[in-house]
Amino acid sequence: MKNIYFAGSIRGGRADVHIYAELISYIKSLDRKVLTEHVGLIDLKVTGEVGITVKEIYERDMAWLKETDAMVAEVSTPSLGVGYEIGKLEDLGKPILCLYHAKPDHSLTAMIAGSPHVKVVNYNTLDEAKAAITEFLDSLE
Ligand code: 6IA
Repeated sequence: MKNIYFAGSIRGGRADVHIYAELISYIKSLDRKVLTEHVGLIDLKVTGEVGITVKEIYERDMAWLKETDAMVAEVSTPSLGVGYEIGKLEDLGKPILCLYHAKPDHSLTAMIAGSPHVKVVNYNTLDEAKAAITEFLDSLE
C-alpha cells in the first residue's frame, strides 16, 4: 500500500480544515495510507501545550517525509510549514500534487506555482480536487 503525506496549514490558519478532512478521507477510501491524518482533525490544538514538543513534531514529520511515496498538499491557505515540506520533498525527488482554490485576498506563491517539480491543480469544487487526486495516485502505479 502506498504512503501519502497530506500537507495542509496548521499554524498558518485552519480556515480550510474541512476540506483537508474530506480529502484525507477520500485518499484513504482509495486504499492509500495517509501518514498525516492529524492535519484534518477539526479540534486539533494548533498552539500551546499539545503534549508534543516542536522538536518532536519536526523530527516525526521529517521521518514521514523520508518514508512517504508521494505528497498531496492543499495550498490555498498559506503556511510556512507546508511550503517547507514541499521544498524538502522536491529535494527527495518524490511526486507532489498541490491543490489550490483561489482566495480573494492573495494568490499562490510563485515558488510553488512556478516550480517544475510540482503539479499544481486549481479547483473550484471538491469533486474537481478528488478527480485530480485520483489521476495523481493512478500516475504513481
Ligand atoms: O506552519 P504550519 O503549522 O501551517 O505547517 C503545517 C504543516 O507542518 C503540516 O503539513 C504538518 O505536516 C506540519 N505540522 C505543523 N504542526 C504540526 C503538528 N502540530 N503536528 C504534526 N505536523 C505538524 C501538533 C499537533 C499534534 C499534537 C497532533
